[in-house]
Amino acid sequence: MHVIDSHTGGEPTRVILDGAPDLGSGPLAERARRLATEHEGFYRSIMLEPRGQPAMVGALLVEPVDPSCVTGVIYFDVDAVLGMCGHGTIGLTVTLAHLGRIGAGRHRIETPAGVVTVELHDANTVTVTNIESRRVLSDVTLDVPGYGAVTGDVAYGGNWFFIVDPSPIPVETGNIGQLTDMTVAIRKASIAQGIGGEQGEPIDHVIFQGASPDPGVHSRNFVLCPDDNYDRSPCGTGSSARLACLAADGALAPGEEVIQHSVIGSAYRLSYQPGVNGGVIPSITGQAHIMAEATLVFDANDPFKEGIEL
Ligand code: PYC
Repeated sequence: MHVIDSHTGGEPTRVILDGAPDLGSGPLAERARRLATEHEGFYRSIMLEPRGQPAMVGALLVEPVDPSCVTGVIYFDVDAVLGMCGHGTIGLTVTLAHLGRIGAGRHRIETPAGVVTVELHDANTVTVTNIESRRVLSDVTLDVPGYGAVTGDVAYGGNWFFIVDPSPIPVETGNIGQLTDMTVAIRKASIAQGIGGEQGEPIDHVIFQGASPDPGVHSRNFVLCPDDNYDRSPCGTGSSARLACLAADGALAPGEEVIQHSVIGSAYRLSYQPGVNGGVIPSITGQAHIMAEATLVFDANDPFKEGIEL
């Protein structure tokens, strides 16, 4: 299996070029469902240690339904198949350019959440124009065991987010353990208390939105992903959900640009335009770097060929 690894603001993406199971040719959301339900062992073996690493997202290239797209892609982490992934799309675009499959300029990419547009500015810098993102609930209070009442918004940016602003814990690298514990508890509470998307979709990510000490930076976030790791990047789908909340609150005008930092200080430039369904069309600009081109070997005699399952 040939893979190319990149990172976007420190968050790894592994593009899988071959060796995947046949997922058929229907809509990408249907193929993603098939990957999640019938081939869990496949994607877990690529994401789990020793071949994978914590926080890694896989990007499986598939034939798009829409022929105007340069590729289709299905994203996953070790614990979930994702609707969309912003940092992964920046990493995928830089990887496609590295492979000579695309040049500078605008391209379309099909994901299970819909078609997104990418603009490759140089070898590393990409703007993603995401699917329409929206806030579905504001000021929802959860009763979080061990923490008490926590109030936040539910918003969609290609994945489902519970967003708490301001963060109850300072968003600093020294607090990553505490931030992780509390956001895991919030996600569990949201599921137990039936708080999620309009069709009952479960919350898969939790964001704490904190102040940034850096001049000119709008805020700094901590984003919990489905695999209980934090996003090293500012999270593209999470930033999209956050933009939908800022727009709904009248706190950011269309076209106005802000800089969003992740907990480790990596940066996205964010803005939005109004969407046709009352949400926002987010623009996310970030940088990715290629780290490795590799052939993964799954030796039949390797006791950990399926990954280390704890
Ligand atoms: O950038 O959208 C994102 C993302 C989702 C999970 C990890 N990164």
